[in-house]
Amino acid sequence: HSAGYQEDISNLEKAGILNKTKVSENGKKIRKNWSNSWTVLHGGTLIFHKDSKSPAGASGKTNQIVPEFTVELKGATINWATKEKSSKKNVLELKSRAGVEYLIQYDTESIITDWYKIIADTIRQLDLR
Ligand code: I3S
Repeated sequence: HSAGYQEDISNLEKAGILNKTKVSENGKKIRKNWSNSWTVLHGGTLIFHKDSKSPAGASGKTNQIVPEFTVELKGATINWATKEKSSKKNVLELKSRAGVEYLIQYDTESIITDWYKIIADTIRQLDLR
């Protein structure tokens, strides 16, 4: 079937607060460091902004606009994480084509499910290009 406007990448946009941590890079496991992020999906790119409480220099709200991790969703995979990956509930596992793995989590199931759907839709849409 033809790709209607609903599948256009420009409609696949979302923003909100999520918990996230990087877990591996270049096949190397990294110690988890869970923190809250203002998270923005735009144009096939997912950006996790720095936690306003992180000791990154900038104070308070200013820090919320500084990107911490930028993930190109082209070629990425998204899945619900297995219980072995985290003791938290509602955890997603995002792997970038560049080989970086993140866990993304939020206690409210409907919120994390919406993120799962839109990230999966975006990856599918980018694969069609
Ligand atoms: O996979 P792990 O090592 O059980 O992850 C936990 C640790 O990162 C822990 O910090 P320490 O490295 O200081 O022990 C975190 O506080 C936990 O949140 C991590 O586990 P969960 O199950 O929450 O992802």
